[in-house]
Amino acid sequence: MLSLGTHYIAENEYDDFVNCHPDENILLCVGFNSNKIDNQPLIPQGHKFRSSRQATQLSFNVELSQLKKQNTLELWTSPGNIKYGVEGNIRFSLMDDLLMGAVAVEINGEINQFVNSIYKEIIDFLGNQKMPVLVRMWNYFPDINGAENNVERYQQFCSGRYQAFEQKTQNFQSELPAATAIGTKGDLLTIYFLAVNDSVHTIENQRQLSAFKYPKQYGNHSPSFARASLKQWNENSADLYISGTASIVGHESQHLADCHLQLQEIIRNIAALIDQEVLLAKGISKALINSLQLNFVKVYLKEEKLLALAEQVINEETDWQGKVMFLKGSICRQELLIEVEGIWHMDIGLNP
Ligand code: 3EB
Repeated sequence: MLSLGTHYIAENEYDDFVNCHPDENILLCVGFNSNKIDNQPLIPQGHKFRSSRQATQLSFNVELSQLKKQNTLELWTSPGNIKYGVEGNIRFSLMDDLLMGAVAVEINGEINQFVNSIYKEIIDFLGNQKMPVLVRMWNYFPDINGAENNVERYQQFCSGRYQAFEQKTQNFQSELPAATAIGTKGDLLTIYFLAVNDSVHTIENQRQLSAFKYPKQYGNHSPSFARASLKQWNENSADLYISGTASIVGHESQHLADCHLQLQEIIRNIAALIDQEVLLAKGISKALINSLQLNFVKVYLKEEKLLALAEQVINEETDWQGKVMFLKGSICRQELLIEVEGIWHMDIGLNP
């Protein structure tokens, strides 16, 4: 299986990137409130496939601002041939062994029902495309902590998602994707995802109760995600996708109102996922594990004023420097101020 690359580049380096990587095709380009990207499909509706080396066949904006104004774009690339398409609400790029898709739509009607119908559409679509295994999903929508019919919108989102998985897939809780769910100040439900045609490992966190086992106090239907997913592409490469990780131990939020302590708890939670023993237990070779390195992390902050503190803690207590994007977004539990997700890469290719 061909490997998948994730690259974080400045907007104005886009042309250079494309020129310098003649063997890489771009599956997906994600902007964060970038004015270089519009959300219109570049492929006319109804026009099924177009094969192309062109770079921006599938691009969209997440409705979150970058706090450091670095104008970073997220590019997903692979050396294989890519077909681009649109089906219903889903825009996608397809290769032999994997698919990336994106939905960016206005929320219509009750959020619970709406999320449910979009998730069912995604699951059916992936089945039809023979790419039924979800590896990683990102979910963004407005007013995540607001209430609708006296129930928090995040909890309604969780119900819609849960019931879609429950209706469409067997034993769904044992094969959930890694995920992120963050509140925006935008208008859209934006979901993007990576899916494959064969297996993926899911990883839970020893320090945390699995989200799909959260007690009912957090909502009628538990959040449907794994703490991380691990995709081994071939003998020489693998990626570890860490879900949005918050200051939660067991199932309880820790260090209310203290961003510094929350971030330190998050760093411990992430350390428990990128642990060598955890990866060995999933059958990853020692050689591959030894090559583990951070690709990039995204830090979601509830308030802009937390940026300086978050940056300082990261500089002093992690080796993430230079590989971080700071975004302003709401965490799905109101009391939490910060959440971190990331991608760690393993590669023992012959051309280091
Ligand atoms: C948590 O651990 C924090 O609902 O998809 C993190 C990542 C969180 C993903 C989701 C929620 C989700 O419960 C919140």
